[in-house]
Amino acid sequence: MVFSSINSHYAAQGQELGWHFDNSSFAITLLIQKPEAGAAFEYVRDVRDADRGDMNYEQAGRVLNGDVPVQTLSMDPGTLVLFRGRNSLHRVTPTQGDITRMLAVLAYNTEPDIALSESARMTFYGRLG
Ligand SMILES: O=C(O)CCC(=O)C(=O)O
Ligand SMILES: [Fe+2]
Repeated sequence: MVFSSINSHYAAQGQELGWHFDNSSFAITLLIQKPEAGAAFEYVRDVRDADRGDMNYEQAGRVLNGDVPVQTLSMDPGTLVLFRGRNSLHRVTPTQGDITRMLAVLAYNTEPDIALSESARMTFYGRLG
């Protein structure tokens, strides 16, 4: 079984998704339920070029330290976002209020049979298959 082709995300009050790059080539997200406040999707484009092995840890570190201006995407329920997160750092800030943020994510790869690493599968799903 291949995990992570489709995921649903739930972020209750105080929960967030920290800065990361995606493993996938691109993803489509669909916001299902929008919280009262918080849960801003923030990103910095083209921080690295992973397929060329240019990981640019210096610039990634500056983003994590808050030293780089970020862009924010405003999303309403029903918003479809096509996003190439492989080289663009992104995060979702903590949900505020009692309404849980709910979102579906469809992840795509240009190569067949790509799967998350075992450690990533254990982190996200608690099992390997
Ligand atoms: O929750 C979002 O809007 C983005 C999700 C995301 O970055 C991911 O699933 O890798
Ligand atoms: Fe992501």
